[in-house]
Amino acid sequence: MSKKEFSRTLVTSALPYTNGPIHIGHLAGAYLPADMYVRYLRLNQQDVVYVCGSDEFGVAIVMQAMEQKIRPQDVIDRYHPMIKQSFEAFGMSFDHYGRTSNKLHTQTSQAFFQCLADKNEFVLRREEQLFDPVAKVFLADRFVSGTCPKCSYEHAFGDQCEKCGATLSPTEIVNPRSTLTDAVPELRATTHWYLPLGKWQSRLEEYVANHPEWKPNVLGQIGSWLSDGLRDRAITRDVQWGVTVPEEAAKAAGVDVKGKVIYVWFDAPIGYISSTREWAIKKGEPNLWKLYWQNDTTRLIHFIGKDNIVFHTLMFPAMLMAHEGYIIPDQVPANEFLNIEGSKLSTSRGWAVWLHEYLEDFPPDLLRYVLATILPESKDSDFNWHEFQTRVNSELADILGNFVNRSLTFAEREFDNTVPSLSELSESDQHTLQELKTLPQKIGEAYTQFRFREAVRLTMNLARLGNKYFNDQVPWVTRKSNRSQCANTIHISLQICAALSIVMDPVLPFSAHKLREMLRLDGVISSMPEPDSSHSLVWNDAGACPLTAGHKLGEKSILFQKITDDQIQKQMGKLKATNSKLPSSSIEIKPEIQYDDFAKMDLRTGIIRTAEPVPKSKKLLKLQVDIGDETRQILAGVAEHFQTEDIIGQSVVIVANLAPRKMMGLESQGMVLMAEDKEGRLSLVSADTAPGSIVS
Ligand code: B3M
Ligand code: ZN
Repeated sequence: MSKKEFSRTLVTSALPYTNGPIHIGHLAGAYLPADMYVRYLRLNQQDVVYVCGSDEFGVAIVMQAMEQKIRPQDVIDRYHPMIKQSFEAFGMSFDHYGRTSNKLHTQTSQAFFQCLADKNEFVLRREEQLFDPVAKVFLADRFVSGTCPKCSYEHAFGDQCEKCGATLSPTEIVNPRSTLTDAVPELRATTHWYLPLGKWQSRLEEYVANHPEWKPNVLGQIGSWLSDGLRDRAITRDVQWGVTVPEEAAKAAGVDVKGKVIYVWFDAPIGYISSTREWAIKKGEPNLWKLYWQNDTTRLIHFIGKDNIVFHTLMFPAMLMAHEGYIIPDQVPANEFLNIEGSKLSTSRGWAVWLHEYLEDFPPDLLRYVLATILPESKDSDFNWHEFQTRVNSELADILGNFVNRSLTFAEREFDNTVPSLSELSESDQHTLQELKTLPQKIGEAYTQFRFREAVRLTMNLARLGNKYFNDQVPWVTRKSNRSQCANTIHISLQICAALSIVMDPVLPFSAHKLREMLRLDGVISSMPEPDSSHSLVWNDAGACPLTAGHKLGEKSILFQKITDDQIQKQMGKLKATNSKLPSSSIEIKPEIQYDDFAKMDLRTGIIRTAEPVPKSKKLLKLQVDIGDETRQILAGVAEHFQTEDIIGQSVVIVANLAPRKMMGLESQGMVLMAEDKEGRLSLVSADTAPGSIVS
């Protein structure tokens, strides 16, 4: 918790790169929790502004354009509307969704940069970099490919070797080529602006020390960056796509501004500011953004995924400190990653659930709910379609939907579709009303503390409470034997429904709205932007029985449809269809196994570092296989197939959790996977990734 009293909150979600559609991993990381939080605040009548937008610069977009042989502008113009539309359909309640290709963003970023330049906050460095003489451009990062200086892999990129995992810079590449034109690059001197982060180290340390309440996963990452010592970071690039370095700064530095852009991680967080400015203009109060960025009674909160932590907790705060006049982030509730069906989400392998595809088959609330129950809040978590089905059917439909349906059906049949009045309360009535009173506050506390899974569990507990109460009261018996008791039961059940229609709103906004219509419960404040302040029912009224006796109810309908096995099969099929690139084989397939059988195997990628014959054995080779964190000695029966020198340096896949066994007096700690063709020839199964990658 923050020690400070704040008057308003500015919430941001990471700006998604506009190089592809949005998938459930994005949603679970930075968007759904932020949206739930913001809706909770709005239901509490708090002053909150929620901004986001498309991140449209950077090498990722340029590479995408190259692959598709179109211009970067075409890439962003294709994906920006698609992403915006998916977010809307899922109810992401942004006050504003901008895009960094907007003019105001260019102006805002350039002004920010210029301010830092004027204050001498940058360091200029002249250095030799690779230049493509054909395309006449400098080659940053992935625009260079060639031989890795560490492992001799021939297709390493300028920023990283994907075979041995080494972090590289373009000038280290042996026999470099331009990925743009295949030309052999030349070395040319160029000048870049650096942000000397080291200068901010102690201020940042103090800042972080003031936030012991940050999540352990966030503090852990920051800790290791800080203990390594912060280094200068280049914040310009010689690329054609980005916010150009402001002329004035370039002139003062004696640098030709042509093709010199601001590094995407410098301009993207400024995108939060420009998005807020656009919002203020939209509202007709162009200066209002300043209240949210330049007044220390505003609380700034960034929702992000774990790969963005360093930028939001160290680099952006340093930029804001250097600029002066801005507030700095007070909370950065970063989430870990979401896996799918036990495997790492991978867009290139098609192992993802895309939001626009999901929406073809199901309503948004179901996924919002299920994801909220499994958010990767403190560690990576797993989404699987069977659990999706179970949670929808046995929680949303059987608990929440069923409770609402029974209560409304009873009111309709027995009490003329009105809220019956209360008379003498039984102990059980009193106890239930007491529970009803306390739950909204407990749920609220969980939201306040960014514990979204818990908030959703407690929300469902309210429906559980209702169901249990309804069952225990047996209104189907008391309707004849004790009318006033039956009336009490239905009255209180309907009040629980009313409470649910408020407290479920952050996670299930569409269904909450529908439920309020069924109850004809007007006057609840909206959780969408610009809520109408004349609506007087707010979060804290949820437990205070907002329905009056005699109130006429609306028309009931089914809140949640159950999901059939066929529907789930179809989703599994979609996942597999995009994931299977396996050729068909004429050799008979072994008997079917269950996923669990397969999941027991731990397969890892590795690199064979040494290979030597095993004395007295014709078949065995003794291999030392580097699997990232350790090196395994593996005995492989391949001596008749390979020369030792042919396989040293090769990448392989190994079974890493095979029980060790002894052969020829030597221990073998795993097994190397091989493919055998019909002629009995063996080849190594390999994957061009860093050693230690998980194969699944
Ligand atoms: N676009 C990275 C990402 O989408 C980056 C976030 C920017 S937040 C200022 O993961
Ligand atoms: Zn390498």
